[in-house]
Amino acid sequence: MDIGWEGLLEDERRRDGAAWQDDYDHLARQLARRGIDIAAIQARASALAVALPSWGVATGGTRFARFPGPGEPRNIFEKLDDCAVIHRLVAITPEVSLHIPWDEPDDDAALRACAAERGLRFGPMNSNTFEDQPGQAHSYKFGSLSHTDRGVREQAVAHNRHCMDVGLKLGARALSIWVGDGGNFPGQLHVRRALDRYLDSLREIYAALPPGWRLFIEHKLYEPAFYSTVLNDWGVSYYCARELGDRAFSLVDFGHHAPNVNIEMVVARLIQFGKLGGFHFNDSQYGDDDLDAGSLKPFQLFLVFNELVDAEREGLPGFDPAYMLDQSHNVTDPIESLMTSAIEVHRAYVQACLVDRAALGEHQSRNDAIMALATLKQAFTTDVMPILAKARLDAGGAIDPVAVYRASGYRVRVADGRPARPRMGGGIV
Ligand code: RM4
Ligand code: MN
Ligand code: MN
Repeated sequence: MDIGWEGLLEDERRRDGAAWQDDYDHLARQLARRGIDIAAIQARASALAVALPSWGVATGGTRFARFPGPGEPRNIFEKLDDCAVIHRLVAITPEVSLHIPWDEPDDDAALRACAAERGLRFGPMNSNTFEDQPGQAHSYKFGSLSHTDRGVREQAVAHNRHCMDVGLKLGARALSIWVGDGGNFPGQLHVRRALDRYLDSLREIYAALPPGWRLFIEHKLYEPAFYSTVLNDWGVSYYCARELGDRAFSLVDFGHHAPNVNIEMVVARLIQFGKLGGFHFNDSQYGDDDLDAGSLKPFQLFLVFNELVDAEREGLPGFDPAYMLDQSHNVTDPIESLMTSAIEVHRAYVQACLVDRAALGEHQSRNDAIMALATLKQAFTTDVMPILAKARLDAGGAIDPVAVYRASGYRVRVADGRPARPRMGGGIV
C-alpha cells in the first residue's frame, strides 16, 4: 500500500525544518562551550541500531484480557510491514527479532527477500519452550530445558536447534533463550539439580551454535513460575554463560529483576566480567511490566548507557552488546510505542555520550559526590532532541516520527486489509 511517506516527510521538513535547524545550531554552540564537538556525537548517534521485537507490533495482553486494536498484523509479513514503518520514521531500527514458532516462516527465501525490500534484516532468534504447540509430543507444563524427563529436554533442545536453522537461512547471528522453567511451590524442584539439567541442555545447544553466532541467555526472577525460576538472576546467568564458553553471554531484560535492583550495577558487572550480551529494553514499575522504554525511569536508562558508553570508550575486548526492545503494548498503538521507545533508547545513548568523563574521573578521585552527580546530571538534562532528529533526517526519517505516523493515517488505512481474527496470537500474556 502506498502511504506516501516521501510527501509526508517533505511536508514536515518544509514546516518544521527551520525550527529544528535553529535548535540544532543552538545546541552545537552550547556543546562547543563544553568542549564537545557536535559532529562527533552526531556520528555516534547515527550509528546506533536497536532491534524490534516481532511480537511487539501486535497488541499484547495480560493474563486477564487482551484488547486488540484495529489493523493488527496477522502474520510475519504484515509484522515486517509495521516494522518497516517504524524504521522508515525513526531510522535506527533496522533489525527485527523473530520468535519461533510464532513467526515460523513457510518460505525462508521469501521472508528474507521481504525484509531486504523493506530495508530490514534479522536480529537474534528467540525460541519458545514456555508454551505447548499443537501436536507436540511432550508438554512444557513442568519445564523445558530443565525438565526432569529427558524426552522433554531433548524436544526443547531440538526446538532451539530448529530456531538456529531458521535463523541461518534468514541471516540472523544470535540465538536468545528465555525459558519459563521454575517452581510454583517450595519443594517442587530440586533447585540445584534443575539448574544442572538446564545447563546440560544449554551445552547441547551451544555445541550446535553456527559459526559466528552468539548465544544469549535471559534470566528472570519470577513468572510464569511464581516461587522460583531456574535462571533467576544475573549471577546464575553469568555462571552459566561462563560454563558454556566464549560465545555465550547474559542478556539483561529491564523488567526481569526485583523492584529497586540497581540495573546499571548489574550491567557494569557483566561488562567487567566480559559476559554482557545484550538487552531487552522496556520499563517497569513492579515486575515484568513490559512498559515502553524510558517511560518511567529515564534516568535509570541513562545510567545504564553511561556504563555502556564508558565501556565503549575503553574499547573493552569482546564488548558488543545487542540492543533490542521487548515490550507488550496493551493500551497504545504498538507502532507508536515502539517508535517512542526506540527514541528513548537513542536519547539515553546520546546523553551518555555527553558525559564529561575526565571531569567525572577527577570528582571520583577526590570523592566529590556532589560534583560527580552534577556531571552526570549535566549530560542527562541536556536536550539532545536536535541530534536525534538529525540522525533521523540524515537517514530519510522524521523530525517527529509519531506526528508523521499520525498524519499518515497508516493504521486506519491498513485496517481494511487486515480484518480482525477471533483469536489472533502475538500478544504476550
Ligand atoms: C519473557 C521474556 C522473553 C520474551 C517473552 C515473550 O518474559 O522477556 O524475552 O520472549 O517474555
Ligand atoms: Mn525479554
Ligand atoms: Mn519479559
